Amino acid sequence: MKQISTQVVIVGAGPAGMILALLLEMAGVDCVVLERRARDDVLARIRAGVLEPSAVEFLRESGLVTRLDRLGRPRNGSRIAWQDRPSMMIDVKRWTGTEMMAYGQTFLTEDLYAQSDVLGTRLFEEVDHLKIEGIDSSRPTLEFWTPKGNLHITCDYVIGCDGSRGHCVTLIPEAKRQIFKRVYPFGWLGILAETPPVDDFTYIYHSEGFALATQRGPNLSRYYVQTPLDQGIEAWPDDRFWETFLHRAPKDLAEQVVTGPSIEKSLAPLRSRVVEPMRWGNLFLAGDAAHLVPPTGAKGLNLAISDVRLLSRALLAHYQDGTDELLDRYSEDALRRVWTASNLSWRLTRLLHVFPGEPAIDARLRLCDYEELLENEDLQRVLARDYAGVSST
Ligand code: RFL
Ligand code: PHB
Repeated sequence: MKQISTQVVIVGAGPAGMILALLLEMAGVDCVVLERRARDDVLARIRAGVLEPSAVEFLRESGLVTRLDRLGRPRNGSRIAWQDRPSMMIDVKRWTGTEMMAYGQTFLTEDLYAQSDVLGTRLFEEVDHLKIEGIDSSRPTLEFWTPKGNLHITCDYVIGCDGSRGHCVTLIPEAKRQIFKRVYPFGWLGILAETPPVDDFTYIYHSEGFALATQRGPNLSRYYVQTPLDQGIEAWPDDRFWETFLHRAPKDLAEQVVTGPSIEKSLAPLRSRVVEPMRWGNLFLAGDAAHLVPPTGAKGLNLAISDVRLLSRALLAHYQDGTDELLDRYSEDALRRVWTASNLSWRLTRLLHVFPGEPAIDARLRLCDYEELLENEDLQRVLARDYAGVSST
């Protein structure tokens, strides 16, 4: 079995793992990345679409994402449309002076893989039978299988960026970790279509369920509808999808929508999850491996980016300055943002979705919340600030 020694091993080559690996490598920290899937599978995932101002600034400064300003489209905010009521803007520009950016996660991942090819990142793909030991010792070890042979690695730190179904979280002893969870009784069915998108990102509330119109490019639209969990993708041929979306959309939006055959379709159940702590011994968790939020607030990718931003600074302080203060504070610092974002995602999910079997009073209470939001500029400011991930301090 081949033996390798390195400083940092990153498990998972999604956005969290790849951004961290590139930042460390550019600063001269030696690292190895392990990914369970083949590159084409990782690059084919259609997921997030919106970046917060701080994520945009960080990615721009890092120089990792070469096409951000060419392919990304700045956005002042997003619209909420409500059945039989006026719409409102979550006006990020007005209330925070900053802008969001529409930039598909697929573009971001492509940029990161291209950059890793340039830097010659040691990325092992299609790894399997991963065994991690000694996480509470000073030299953890990893053993795994790859199509090119088995490997044994010794390192200083293991970073779990292995997503919501990852293995790394299980290395924290059960008695030492707490997992906070909520499973929502519905999912989002998303489609991608090669049609011109509508002008505004629009979150739609309708008595038959939520819907969302977003975009990926000048001729690439992304739409979602809230769906019951007992129906798979096969229950949603394109005709049914469009009929459902157009029925939920307000008239002015429905008139703008250009329908067309889907080129991708996926179903995502909605869940919230936070793991505490995000560090155990020499293991650090980042991104979906440590927390999941329902996509309503567009926070998942943004949280993954803010985790690795903190973690890269902390690891560089360790390797370059010999100080561990930031590593010791990582879990606490990251969790502060995670809980704020989880709260926003929960508030928006509760406001905009119909919960199956809910008592009639719930729809009235939701409407009450929406009408208050329409009338109260203080509430609009708070929502815009939380949606943009801009802290009040
Ligand atoms: P990822 O992207 O899941 O990557 C984890 C990687 O780890 C690999 N892996 C392993 N590798 C080696 N060994 C193992 N044992 C492994 N186990 C797993 C996996 O193959 C994978 O490649 O997690 P990461 O990097 O933390 O990134 C998180 C984001 O992908 C996620 O939070 C966002 O996509 C969430 N999200 C959104 N976030 C936003 O900020 N803005 C949005 O607009 C937004 N929209 C969305 C979303 C997520 C959605 N779904 C699918 C729930 C819209 C949707 C519909
Ligand atoms: C997306 O573009 O896929 C998207 C945008 C906003 C969300 C969720 C998903 O809240």
